[in-house]
Amino acid sequence: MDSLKPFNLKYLVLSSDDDGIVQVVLSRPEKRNALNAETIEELIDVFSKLPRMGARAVVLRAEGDHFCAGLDLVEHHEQQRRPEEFMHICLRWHEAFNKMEYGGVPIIAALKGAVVGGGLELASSAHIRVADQSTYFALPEGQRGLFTGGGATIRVADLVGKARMIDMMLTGRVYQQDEAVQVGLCQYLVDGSSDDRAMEIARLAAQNPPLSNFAICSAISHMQNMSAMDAAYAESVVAGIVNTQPASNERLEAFVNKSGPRVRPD
Ligand code: 1HE
Repeated sequence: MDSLKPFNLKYLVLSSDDDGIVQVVLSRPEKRNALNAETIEELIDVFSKLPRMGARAVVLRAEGDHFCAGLDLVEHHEQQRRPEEFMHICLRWHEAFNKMEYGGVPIIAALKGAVVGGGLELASSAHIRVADQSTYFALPEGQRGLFTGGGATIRVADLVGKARMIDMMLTGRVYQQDEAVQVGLCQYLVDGSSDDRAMEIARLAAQNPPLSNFAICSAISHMQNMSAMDAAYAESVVAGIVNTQPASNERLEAFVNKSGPRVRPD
């Protein structure tokens, strides 16, 4: 894939390997990776470009003990923003998170510690979430006298359902461990390092043809926004392209001549 050198970043650190797995690391641990306006601009820059640079999968992880403490409350407080100013901030958050969700490259979030407020909005824009034993999820906006502004009303409500999201916001309810998996906040809960498991998942996903992953990591989200009739039509168009690609032909040939893998429960 292309070199990551041209990126000029202060709050994110990037690295890649020969397989095209990119690590995007939130690198402001002294502020618990709180999202200031500049970090959001960096996320937009990174996730606008990575899909066109040959990235095969992304692991989004964090330095320090906490994944992300959400909106930078200090910056927000100091700036005393007007309503329209904060509305524009939210639009930038949406830009960043839409680039992630709809970008066509699998993003695996490696979670730990606090995944709260805007941190949960960031995590919910990834395609797969892996939690470790320290991970906890919350939407403390209600208690702070705030409201979600980075897409939680869409993505967190999608993950956990409207009733649970309202409960989280009204009461500050915290989810963790098995319960977090059960309600859909994360798909994996590991005993060891979520970074390591996220890398394994990224490597697995990166073995799929890029065109298949593009469809999985953009078409499904787009189709959720459509009527059932339109989604079914769009699905047939996407399947028409994906299911006739040379890479699928090769894999099907292997299945037919019995050299391809079988689906087994273990
Ligand atoms: C921060 C932030 C932040 C920490 N903005 N600076 N999010 C929240 O309501 C969560 C706010 N944060 C916390 O509840 C706690 O900081 C944590 C549970 C995440 C971590 O606790 P702890 O004891 O490890 O750290 P700390 O002592 O609270 O904070 C360490 C430093 O990080 C401290 O800075 P310092 O200069 O005094 O050392 C904190 O100020 C700083 N810090 N969290 C700014 N969030 C688009 S709308 C989205 C709306 C929301 O996201 S609302 C939810 C906001």
